[in-house]
Amino acid sequence: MADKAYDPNPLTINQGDRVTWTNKDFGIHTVTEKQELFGSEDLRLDQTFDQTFDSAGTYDYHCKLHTTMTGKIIVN
Ligand SMILES: [Cu+2]
Repeated sequence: MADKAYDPNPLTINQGDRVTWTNKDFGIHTVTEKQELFGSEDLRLDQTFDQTFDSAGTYDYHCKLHTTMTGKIIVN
């Protein structure tokens, strides 16, 4: 996360892959799946969050603190 955005976005991965998000902003962000299938705590500068994707599908997520900050993971 940087400049109140997720990058790369969308991100396409394969089943079983693990994604690590790192907050590169001074502000706090979260990684919160739309249906709360997974979610991070508040992440400060340089803090990270890991999630392994064992099921194929599309996962929409957002930051709880910035409503314009959305992302998508596509798992093949
Ligand atoms: Cu945020």
